[in-house]
Amino acid sequence: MKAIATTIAAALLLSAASAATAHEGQFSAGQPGNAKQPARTVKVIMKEDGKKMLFEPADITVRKGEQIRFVLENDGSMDHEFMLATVADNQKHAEVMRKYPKMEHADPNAKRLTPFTNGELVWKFTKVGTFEYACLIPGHREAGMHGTITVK
Ligand SMILES: [Cu+2]
Repeated sequence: MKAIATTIAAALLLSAASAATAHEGQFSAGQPGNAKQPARTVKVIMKEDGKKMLFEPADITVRKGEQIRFVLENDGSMDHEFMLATVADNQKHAEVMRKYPKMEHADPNAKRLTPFTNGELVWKFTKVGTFEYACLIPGHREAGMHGTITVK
């Protein structure tokens, strides 16, 4: 009986650890920016529209090496978040969030905003490719809350 309890405890620890690693060091879209360095400002609005949820704009193009100051504005009536990664990482991360819906992010590539609040995220795009910003609160990405960043 004690062995079973130990196994369960170990399994719980493991799943907590994998949830934590999903949040660490995975900066697939580049690297955290330096707010003291010049940056181009890009405003992104989060909102709901009927059953849809969206970001405006839904497409952003940046140059490799460019630093962007995302000025985020939640115009919706719910919490929303801006999570910057690859599509694959966001899909994986969304799975984890379905299991742990109360998960909060303190990562430099993410910002969560309560209704009618603003926030900023400075990011340096060091890699050419296609990346995504998405709201990973369960159901939101599926309702349309994702946008594409093309780095050229
Ligand atoms: Cu959302």
